[in-house]
Amino acid sequence: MRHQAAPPTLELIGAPTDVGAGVRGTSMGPAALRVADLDTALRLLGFHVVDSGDILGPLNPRQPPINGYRHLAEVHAWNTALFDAVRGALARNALPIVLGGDHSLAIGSISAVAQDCRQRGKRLRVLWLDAHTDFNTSDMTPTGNIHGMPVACLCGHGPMELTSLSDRQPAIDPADVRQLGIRSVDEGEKQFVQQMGLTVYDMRHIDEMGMRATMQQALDGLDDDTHLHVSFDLDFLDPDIAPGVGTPVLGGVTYREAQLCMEMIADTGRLGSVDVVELNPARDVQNRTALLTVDLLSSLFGKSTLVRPTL
Ligand SMILES: [Mn+2]
Repeated sequence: MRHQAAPPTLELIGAPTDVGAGVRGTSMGPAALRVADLDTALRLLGFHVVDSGDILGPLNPRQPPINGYRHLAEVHAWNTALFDAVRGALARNALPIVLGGDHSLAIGSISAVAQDCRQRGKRLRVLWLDAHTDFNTSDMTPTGNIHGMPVACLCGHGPMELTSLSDRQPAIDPADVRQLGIRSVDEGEKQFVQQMGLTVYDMRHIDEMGMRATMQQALDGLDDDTHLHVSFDLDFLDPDIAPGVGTPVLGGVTYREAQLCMEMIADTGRLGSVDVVELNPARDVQNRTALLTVDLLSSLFGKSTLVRPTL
Protein backbone atom coordinates (compact mmCIF):
# COMPACT_ATOMS: atom_id res chain seq x y z
CA MET A 1 0.00 0.00 0.00
CA ARG A 2 1.36 3.38 -0.99
CA HIS A 3 0.84 6.40 1.22
CA GLN A 4 1.13 10.05 0.40
CA ALA A 5 3.82 11.89 2.37
CA ALA A 6 1.35 13.38 4.83
CA PRO A 7 -2.23 12.17 5.01
CA PRO A 8 -4.59 14.90 3.79
CA THR A 9 -7.18 16.51 6.00
CA LEU A 10 -10.56 14.99 5.24
CA GLU A 11 -13.32 17.57 4.95
CA LEU A 12 -16.91 16.41 5.36
CA ILE A 13 -19.39 18.55 3.41
CA GLY A 14 -23.07 17.78 4.03
CA ALA A 15 -25.54 18.48 1.23
CA PRO A 16 -28.96 17.60 2.68
CA THR A 17 -31.26 17.62 -0.30
CA ASP A 18 -33.52 15.42 -2.38
CA VAL A 19 -34.52 17.96 -5.05
CA GLY A 20 -32.95 15.84 -7.80
CA ALA A 21 -34.62 12.56 -6.79
CA GLY A 22 -38.04 11.04 -7.36
CA VAL A 23 -38.29 9.47 -3.91
CA ARG A 24 -37.87 11.85 -0.99
CA GLY A 25 -35.56 11.27 1.97
CA THR A 26 -31.95 11.60 0.81
CA SER A 27 -32.06 15.02 2.50
CA MET A 28 -31.55 13.07 5.74
CA GLY A 29 -28.42 11.31 4.44
CA PRO A 30 -25.77 13.57 6.01
CA ALA A 31 -27.41 13.29 9.44
CA ALA A 32 -27.57 9.49 9.22
CA LEU A 33 -23.86 9.28 8.32
CA ARG A 34 -23.00 11.52 11.28
CA VAL A 35 -25.16 9.37 13.58
CA ALA A 36 -23.19 6.37 12.29
CA ASP A 37 -19.98 8.12 13.49
CA LEU A 38 -18.30 8.56 10.12
CA ASP A 39 -15.90 11.18 11.50
CA THR A 40 -14.74 8.93 14.35
CA ALA A 41 -14.17 5.99 12.00
CA LEU A 42 -11.94 8.14 9.79
CA ARG A 43 -10.05 9.61 12.76
CA LEU A 44 -9.30 6.09 13.99
CA LEU A 45 -7.43 5.57 10.71
CA GLY A 46 -5.15 8.48 11.59
CA PHE A 47 -6.73 11.24 9.52
CA HIS A 48 -7.42 14.76 10.63
CA VAL A 49 -11.15 15.18 9.96
CA VAL A 50 -13.01 18.46 9.71
CA ASP A 51 -16.80 18.45 9.53
CA SER A 52 -17.79 21.64 7.71
CA GLY A 53 -21.46 21.07 8.48
CA ASP A 54 -24.14 21.32 5.84
CA ILE A 55 -24.30 23.65 2.88
CA LEU A 56 -27.59 25.49 2.48
CA GLY A 57 -30.10 25.30 -0.33
CA PRO A 58 -33.79 25.47 -1.18
CA LEU A 59 -36.43 23.09 0.12
CA ASN A 60 -38.02 20.51 -2.19
CA PRO A 61 -40.89 22.29 -3.98
CA ARG A 62 -42.48 18.98 -5.08
CA GLN A 63 -43.28 20.18 -8.58
CA PRO A 64 -43.75 18.17 -11.80
CA PRO A 65 -41.10 18.36 -14.55
CA ILE A 66 -40.91 21.39 -16.82
CA ASN A 67 -39.37 20.79 -20.27
CA GLY A 68 -37.97 17.48 -19.09
CA TYR A 69 -36.43 18.70 -15.81
CA ARG A 70 -37.81 18.56 -12.28
CA HIS A 71 -36.65 21.29 -9.90
CA LEU A 72 -33.96 22.64 -12.22
CA ALA A 73 -33.65 25.94 -10.34
CA GLU A 74 -33.32 24.15 -7.00
CA VAL A 75 -30.83 21.60 -8.34
CA HIS A 76 -28.81 24.48 -9.75
CA ALA A 77 -28.84 26.32 -6.40
CA TRP A 78 -27.60 23.27 -4.46
CA ASN A 79 -24.91 22.54 -7.02
CA THR A 80 -23.66 26.11 -7.08
CA ALA A 81 -23.26 26.03 -3.30
CA LEU A 82 -21.59 22.62 -3.45
CA PHE A 83 -19.25 23.69 -6.23
CA ASP A 84 -18.00 26.53 -4.00
CA ALA A 85 -17.64 24.28 -0.96
CA VAL A 86 -15.67 21.61 -2.84
CA ARG A 87 -13.47 24.24 -4.51
CA GLY A 88 -12.76 25.67 -1.06
CA ALA A 89 -11.79 22.30 0.39
CA LEU A 90 -9.48 21.51 -2.56
CA ALA A 91 -7.90 24.97 -2.34
CA ARG A 92 -7.02 24.15 1.30
CA ASN A 93 -5.44 20.90 0.03
CA ALA A 94 -8.10 18.97 1.92
CA LEU A 95 -9.81 15.89 0.54
CA PRO A 96 -13.54 16.65 0.25
CA ILE A 97 -16.08 13.99 1.16
CA VAL A 98 -19.52 15.10 0.01
CA LEU A 99 -22.33 13.63 2.09
CA GLY A 100 -25.46 13.61 -0.05
CA GLY A 101 -28.07 14.15 -0.84
CA ASP A 102 -29.13 12.82 -4.18
CA HIS A 103 -26.74 12.09 -7.05
CA SER A 104 -27.45 15.33 -8.94
CA LEU A 105 -24.91 16.78 -6.47
CA ALA A 106 -22.11 15.10 -8.42
CA ILE A 107 -22.54 17.82 -11.04
CA GLY A 108 -21.30 20.52 -8.66
CA SER A 109 -18.82 18.28 -6.90
CA ILE A 110 -17.11 16.92 -10.01
CA SER A 111 -17.24 20.27 -11.83
CA ALA A 112 -15.21 21.68 -8.93
CA VAL A 113 -12.80 18.73 -8.94
CA ALA A 114 -12.31 18.96 -12.71
CA GLN A 115 -11.52 22.66 -12.52
CA ASP A 116 -9.06 22.09 -9.67
CA CYS A 117 -7.35 19.36 -11.73
CA ARG A 118 -6.96 21.70 -14.70
CA GLN A 119 -5.43 24.38 -12.50
CA ARG A 120 -2.97 21.92 -10.95
CA GLY A 121 -2.17 20.17 -14.24
CA LYS A 122 -3.55 16.87 -12.97
CA ARG A 123 -5.38 14.20 -14.87
CA LEU A 124 -8.84 13.25 -13.63
CA ARG A 125 -10.26 9.76 -13.31
CA VAL A 126 -13.83 9.40 -12.10
CA LEU A 127 -15.00 6.06 -10.72
CA TRP A 128 -18.79 6.05 -10.85
CA LEU A 129 -20.15 3.30 -8.57
CA ASP A 130 -23.86 2.97 -9.28
CA ALA A 131 -26.73 0.74 -10.37
CA HIS A 132 -27.56 3.34 -13.04
CA THR A 133 -25.50 5.11 -15.70
CA ASP A 134 -27.11 8.48 -14.78
CA PHE A 135 -26.70 9.51 -18.43
CA ASN A 136 -30.21 10.73 -19.20
CA THR A 137 -31.10 13.95 -20.97
CA SER A 138 -34.36 15.92 -21.01
CA ASP A 139 -35.28 14.29 -24.34
CA MET A 140 -35.06 10.74 -23.10
CA THR A 141 -35.70 10.88 -19.35
CA PRO A 142 -38.82 8.99 -18.28
CA THR A 143 -39.13 11.07 -15.06
CA GLY A 144 -37.33 14.41 -15.36
CA ASN A 145 -35.43 13.61 -12.15
CA ILE A 146 -32.01 15.22 -12.48
CA HIS A 147 -30.27 12.60 -10.33
CA GLY A 148 -30.56 10.43 -13.45
CA MET A 149 -28.59 12.97 -15.51
CA PRO A 150 -25.35 14.02 -13.75
CA VAL A 151 -22.89 12.14 -15.98
CA ALA A 152 -24.55 13.51 -19.12
CA CYS A 153 -24.47 17.05 -17.65
CA LEU A 154 -20.79 16.72 -16.72
CA CYS A 155 -20.06 15.56 -20.29
CA GLY A 156 -21.82 18.65 -21.64
CA HIS A 157 -25.28 17.28 -22.37
CA GLY A 158 -27.82 19.08 -20.23
CA PRO A 159 -29.20 22.49 -19.34
CA MET A 160 -26.74 25.38 -19.54
CA GLU A 161 -27.12 26.07 -15.79
CA LEU A 162 -25.71 22.63 -14.98
CA THR A 163 -23.18 22.18 -17.78
CA SER A 164 -21.36 25.48 -17.20
CA LEU A 165 -20.46 25.39 -13.50
CA SER A 166 -16.75 24.85 -14.11
CA ASP A 167 -14.24 26.80 -16.19
CA ARG A 168 -14.70 24.52 -19.18
CA GLN A 169 -17.66 23.06 -21.00
CA PRO A 170 -17.93 20.13 -20.93
CA ALA A 171 -16.51 19.86 -17.41
CA ILE A 172 -15.14 16.36 -18.11
CA ASP A 173 -14.71 13.97 -21.03
CA PRO A 174 -16.44 10.59 -21.24
CA ALA A 175 -12.93 9.09 -21.40
CA ASP A 176 -12.29 10.29 -17.81
CA VAL A 177 -15.10 8.06 -16.47
CA ARG A 178 -15.31 4.40 -15.48
CA GLN A 179 -18.70 3.15 -14.34
CA LEU A 180 -19.12 0.04 -12.20
CA GLY A 181 -22.09 -1.94 -10.89
CA ILE A 182 -24.49 -0.83 -13.62
CA ARG A 183 -27.68 -2.89 -13.99
CA SER A 184 -30.49 -0.46 -14.83
CA VAL A 185 -30.29 1.70 -17.95
CA ASP A 186 -33.24 3.37 -19.68
CA GLU A 187 -33.78 2.57 -23.39
CA GLY A 188 -32.71 5.91 -24.88
CA GLU A 189 -29.93 6.19 -22.35
CA LYS A 190 -28.53 2.84 -23.49
CA GLN A 191 -28.02 4.16 -27.02
CA PHE A 192 -26.54 7.44 -25.80
CA VAL A 193 -24.04 5.69 -23.50
CA GLN A 194 -22.89 3.62 -26.47
CA GLN A 195 -22.75 6.63 -28.79
CA MET A 196 -20.67 8.68 -26.33
CA GLY A 197 -18.24 5.83 -25.73
CA LEU A 198 -18.64 5.72 -21.95
CA THR A 199 -16.66 2.89 -20.31
CA VAL A 200 -19.19 0.83 -18.35
CA TYR A 201 -18.42 -2.29 -16.32
CA ASP A 202 -21.92 -3.59 -15.75
CA MET A 203 -22.93 -6.34 -13.33
CA ARG A 204 -22.53 -8.96 -16.03
CA HIS A 205 -18.93 -7.85 -16.47
CA ILE A 206 -18.35 -8.15 -12.72
CA ASP A 207 -20.08 -11.57 -12.70
CA GLU A 208 -17.92 -12.85 -15.54
CA MET A 209 -14.57 -11.24 -14.73
CA GLY A 210 -14.80 -10.88 -10.97
CA MET A 211 -14.34 -7.66 -9.01
CA ARG A 212 -10.54 -7.92 -8.94
CA ALA A 213 -10.07 -7.96 -12.72
CA THR A 214 -12.79 -5.36 -13.15
CA MET A 215 -11.08 -2.99 -10.72
CA GLN A 216 -7.71 -3.58 -12.38
CA GLN A 217 -9.30 -2.46 -15.65
CA ALA A 218 -11.07 0.51 -14.08
CA LEU A 219 -7.87 1.69 -12.38
CA ASP A 220 -5.57 0.98 -15.31
CA GLY A 221 -3.41 3.87 -16.44
CA LEU A 222 -3.41 5.90 -13.22
CA ASP A 223 -0.15 7.75 -12.72
CA ASP A 224 1.40 10.01 -10.08
CA ASP A 225 -0.43 13.00 -11.54
CA THR A 226 -3.88 11.43 -11.51
CA HIS A 227 -6.59 12.69 -9.19
CA LEU A 228 -9.04 9.87 -8.49
CA HIS A 229 -12.62 10.90 -7.70
CA VAL A 230 -15.04 8.28 -6.40
CA SER A 231 -18.73 9.01 -6.87
CA PHE A 232 -20.38 6.36 -4.70
CA ASP A 233 -24.12 5.92 -5.18
CA LEU A 234 -25.20 3.49 -2.47
CA ASP A 235 -27.51 1.68 -4.90
CA PHE A 236 -24.25 0.23 -6.30
CA LEU A 237 -24.67 -2.22 -3.42
CA ASP A 238 -27.17 -5.05 -3.38
CA PRO A 239 -30.40 -3.92 -1.66
CA ASP A 240 -30.21 -6.96 0.64
CA ILE A 241 -27.27 -5.30 2.39
CA ALA A 242 -28.14 -1.67 1.60
CA PRO A 243 -31.92 -1.18 1.73
CA GLY A 244 -31.71 2.52 2.57
CA VAL A 245 -31.65 3.93 -0.96
CA GLY A 246 -34.27 5.65 -3.12
CA THR A 247 -33.95 3.46 -6.20
CA PRO A 248 -32.90 -0.06 -5.17
CA VAL A 249 -32.18 -2.55 -7.97
CA LEU A 250 -31.81 -6.30 -7.42
CA GLY A 251 -28.53 -7.99 -8.22
CA GLY A 252 -26.06 -5.44 -6.90
CA VAL A 253 -22.54 -5.71 -5.57
CA THR A 254 -22.08 -7.99 -2.55
CA TYR A 255 -20.43 -7.05 0.71
CA ARG A 256 -17.16 -8.80 -0.16
CA GLU A 257 -17.07 -7.37 -3.68
CA ALA A 258 -17.65 -3.88 -2.29
CA GLN A 259 -14.87 -4.29 0.27
CA LEU A 260 -12.43 -5.44 -2.41
CA CYS A 261 -13.43 -2.52 -4.62
CA MET A 262 -12.76 -0.03 -1.81
CA GLU A 263 -9.47 -1.66 -0.77
CA MET A 264 -8.15 -1.66 -4.33
CA ILE A 265 -8.95 2.05 -4.64
CA ALA A 266 -7.15 2.70 -1.34
CA ASP A 267 -4.12 0.79 -2.61
CA THR A 268 -3.67 3.22 -5.50
CA GLY A 269 -2.89 6.09 -3.10
CA ARG A 270 -4.53 8.40 -5.66
CA LEU A 271 -7.88 9.08 -4.01
CA GLY A 272 -8.53 12.82 -4.08
CA SER A 273 -12.26 13.36 -3.52
CA VAL A 274 -15.44 11.40 -2.81
CA ASP A 275 -19.21 11.73 -3.14
CA VAL A 276 -21.39 9.50 -0.96
CA VAL A 277 -24.90 9.86 -2.26
CA GLU A 278 -28.44 8.48 -2.37
CA LEU A 279 -28.49 7.29 1.24
CA ASN A 280 -32.18 7.43 2.13
CA PRO A 281 -32.78 6.97 5.88
CA ALA A 282 -36.55 6.96 5.31
CA ARG A 283 -36.08 3.64 3.49
CA ASP A 284 -33.43 2.24 5.82
CA VAL A 285 -33.66 -0.31 8.63
CA GLN A 286 -32.14 0.90 11.91
CA ASN A 287 -29.52 2.93 10.04
CA ARG A 288 -27.80 -0.21 8.76
CA THR A 289 -27.10 1.26 5.31
CA ALA A 290 -25.36 4.24 6.92
CA LEU A 291 -23.36 1.91 9.20
CA LEU A 292 -22.37 -0.22 6.20
CA THR A 293 -21.33 2.94 4.37
CA VAL A 294 -19.05 3.94 7.24
CA ASP A 295 -17.54 0.45 7.17
CA LEU A 296 -16.88 0.68 3.40
CA LEU A 297 -15.51 4.22 3.62
CA SER A 298 -13.05 3.00 6.26
CA SER A 299 -11.74 0.52 3.70
CA LEU A 300 -11.70 3.24 1.04
CA PHE A 301 -9.43 5.24 3.32
CA GLY A 302 -7.05 2.41 3.95
CA LYS A 303 -8.39 0.22 6.73
CA SER A 304 -7.08 -3.32 6.15
CA THR A 305 -7.44 -6.58 8.01
CA LEU A 306 -3.71 -7.31 8.06
CA VAL A 307 -0.53 -5.34 7.62
CA ARG A 308 -0.07 -5.61 3.90
CA PRO A 309 3.25 -5.52 2.05
CA THR A 310 4.13 -2.29 0.27
CA LEU A 311 3.62 -2.63 -3.47
MN1 LIG B 1 -26.58 7.54 -9.29
